[in-house]
Amino acid sequence: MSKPLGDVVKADEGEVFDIELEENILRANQKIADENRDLLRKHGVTAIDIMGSIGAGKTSLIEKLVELLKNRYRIAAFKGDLTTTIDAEMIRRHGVEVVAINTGKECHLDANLIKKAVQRLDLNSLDLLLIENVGNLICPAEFPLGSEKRIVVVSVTEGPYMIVKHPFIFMDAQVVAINKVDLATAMGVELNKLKNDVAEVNPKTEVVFTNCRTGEGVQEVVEALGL
Ligand SMILES: Nc1nc2c(ncn2[C@@H]2O[C@H](COP(=O)(O)OP(=O)(O)O)[C@@H](O)[C@H]2O)c(=O)[nH]1
Ligand SMILES: [Mg+2]
Repeated sequence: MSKPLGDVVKADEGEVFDIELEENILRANQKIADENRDLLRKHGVTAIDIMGSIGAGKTSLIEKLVELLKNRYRIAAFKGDLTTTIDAEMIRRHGVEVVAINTGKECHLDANLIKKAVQRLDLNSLDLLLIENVGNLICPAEFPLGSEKRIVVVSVTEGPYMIVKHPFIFMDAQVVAINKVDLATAMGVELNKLKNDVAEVNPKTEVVFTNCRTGEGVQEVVEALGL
């Protein structure tokens, strides 16, 4: 039998300097996020922040959402990535305007980048703005962008503990898409267990099971987002 694990080394607040985020940075981000929200609302634009790990299915979900919604709404998308524009090109193929945002080394979008990207759009000819955040389950949680709603895409291929290990991103999400349901059996992942994990972290969040390759469940995502 292995030895018991013993006490866990825990960082005190502010102690881990390389991941500590200065309060004033977060406050400045919140202020710009509020301004973004006001500006978008004034023009009747609904922005949705789409978060999740690399490969979870964020781009695939956006592509399916665009296909479902482009006859009802005038849509644009922002695509946050470190350096590439691959996803942006993928979304653009569906005939919507896409602004690629490269964050360099940053693991999340922030409100200031959204403010800059919004200046590229004609807000008067837009109803819906889909924002694909940088693939990460940790950093984007702390940086609201000014969106009306936040959705987290989590796929079964990330294993059974993704949600319990990363609770913060789920706390501030109105919708969670549990994606790649077609692979659940192969991965040995129990879908209802993942749903319960979300409910434990945030009982108000709506959980939808999706296959963003086929489009299964995407209509329910639309309804959960109130679109
Ligand atoms: N089997 C399966 N593959 C999926 C599903 N959704 C996305 N994928 C695939 O997973 C890969 C990563 O998807 P992508 O949308 O690029 O993920 P992102 O990094 O979160 O934007 C792509 O090859 C997709 O075709 C799904 O529901 N089932
Ligand atoms: Mg992507």
